[in-house]
Amino acid sequence: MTASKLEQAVIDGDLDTTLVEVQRFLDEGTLPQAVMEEHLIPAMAEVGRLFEENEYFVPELLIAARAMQEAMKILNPLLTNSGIKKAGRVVIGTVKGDFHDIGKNLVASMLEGGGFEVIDLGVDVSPEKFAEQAKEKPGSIIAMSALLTTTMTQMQAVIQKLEAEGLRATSKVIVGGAPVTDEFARKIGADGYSDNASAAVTLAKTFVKAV
Ligand code: B1M
Repeated sequence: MTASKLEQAVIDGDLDTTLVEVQRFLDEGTLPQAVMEEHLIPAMAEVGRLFEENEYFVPELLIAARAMQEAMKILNPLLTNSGIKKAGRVVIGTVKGDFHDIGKNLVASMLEGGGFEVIDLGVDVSPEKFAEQAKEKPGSIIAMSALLTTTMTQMQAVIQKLEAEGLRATSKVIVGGAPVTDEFARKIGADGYSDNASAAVTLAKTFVKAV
């Protein structure tokens, strides 16, 4: 299937066209979630493929990522459901040593859109930092993202830290990110895994507690 103009603009890192196209879709009445799922996410998947095939290198990844992130700045407020009683609280972050945040940001936006209060700890988040938040905000869902096979092991370190601090019983843990699988999630003792942002919201809702 040929890429849409928006998809191609993100692949090319063409920021101006990306923003014009996002706005055009919205003006035409396309839902923000559809703009994200049908154009932006497939564009980043294609960027990943080009990188894997040595057609793209880190600079191309960065300019495509910038286009994606600027597009999300337009979509985020529209995905967020403000003024509604919060469904629950999620503490989210990309694990220690890992600086990928596009997927994590999408999950955070979708959770906010799904009515959750989201505390975003950013990238390169240590087990100590996750545990600190779990202690300060008991009952929160701890949501971790990892994009590298070398950093996904940090997810287990976070779970071990929660256990060591006596916080595991009050914190549900969900994980995701390209290299993470359901099997891995079970192995490290997470409570749930999802492979995309929408499914992460459905999953989080199964653990909802009043906050
Ligand atoms: Co990086 N990178 N990168 N990179 N990068 C990957 C991940 C890689 C697979 C590319 C490749 O070689 N094919 C590879 C990892 C290989 C591996 O570990 N097996 C890789 C590498 C090697 C690296 C560097 C080491 C490169 C280098 O410097 N030589 C370096 C590491 C830096 C570090 O973190 N320490 C690096 C750097 C970068 C950039 C900074 C240039 C940039 C990131 C910019 C940013 O995030 N701000 C970048 C990018 C853009 C990518 C690819 C191309 C795209 C990632 C992305 O944003 N995807 C990626 C290739 C790929 O994934 N195919 C790659 C789009 C995003 C929407 O998808 O994040 O998977 P994703 O999120 C999805 C789901 O996974 C899920 O929902 C999201 C939406 O549906 N999800 C969750 C994510 N988190 C979730 C949490 C949940 C639930 C679902 O619950 C809590």
